[in-house]
Amino acid sequence: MSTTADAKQQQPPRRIGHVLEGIDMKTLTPEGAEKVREAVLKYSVVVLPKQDLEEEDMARIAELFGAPVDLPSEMAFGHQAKSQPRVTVVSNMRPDGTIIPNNKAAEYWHQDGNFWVAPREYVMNFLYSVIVPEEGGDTGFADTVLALQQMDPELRKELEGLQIEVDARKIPDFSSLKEDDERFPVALHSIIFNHDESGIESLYPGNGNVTIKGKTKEESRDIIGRVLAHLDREPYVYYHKWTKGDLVLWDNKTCMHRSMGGYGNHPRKLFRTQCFHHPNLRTQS
Ligand SMILES: O=C(O)CCC(=O)C(=O)O
Ligand SMILES: [Fe+2]
Repeated sequence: MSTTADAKQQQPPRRIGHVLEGIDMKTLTPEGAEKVREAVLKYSVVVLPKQDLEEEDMARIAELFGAPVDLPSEMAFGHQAKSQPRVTVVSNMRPDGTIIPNNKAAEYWHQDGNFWVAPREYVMNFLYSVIVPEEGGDTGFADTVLALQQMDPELRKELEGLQIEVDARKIPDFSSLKEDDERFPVALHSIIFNHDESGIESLYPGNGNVTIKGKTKEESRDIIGRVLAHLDREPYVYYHKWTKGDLVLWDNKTCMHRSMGGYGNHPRKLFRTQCFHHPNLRTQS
């Protein structure tokens, strides 16, 4: 008779959420960054604990991995660090320190940057914990690589050749973008693709905010809903419980993420930077 323990042992080990100890990101060299990049390509989500970073460090680290992303403030929760507008402050605290009551942001599976036209959707994120709430506030990650490998072949067949159409103006967290804003044309991305750097096959499914080219809104919802239902379970998900000083790096092309919420009105604050990390877009420094 097989037991739950046997079943657990038979599951492949979780791929995402790899911990790299003993690396000081404040003094990281370009050579050190190459090692970390390799880990991000391999594990999609990498945790670097015990960092001591300021806003300036966050901006510099992003530059070591690619071309830094400058987001308009409408796409940065309206809260960018004063000294470094490239640093988005992900927080339920206003710049004056007061709490935004019952704040909810990013509490749904998504990939940052899917509104950029290819290959700019190759966005790497750097998220650093400054204030950890007394309860809740985890960040969830879902492994789009392993989930594709273990997908029902029928569903996979249905997804072959399909592309998502992403319109930044339809993303609720960017609701202050104007309808006639021309900076963000609709972006098209294949749902099943091979990563341009690692060659790894992965899923890029979007969510309820996007449509599938050639399908109605309802058909898109149905297909994407089934992909997300497959993804949102063991062994594909990893919930990161933050400790102050954690820096988490991830490749938005090979995982999804979301805020798990649940922090009520307890202060929560993270710094976020991003870079375009497609090989064609990296700055030569
Ligand atoms: O607040 C979180 O846990 C995640 C926020 C998020 O989606 C992001 O920083 O891109
Ligand atoms: Fe996000």
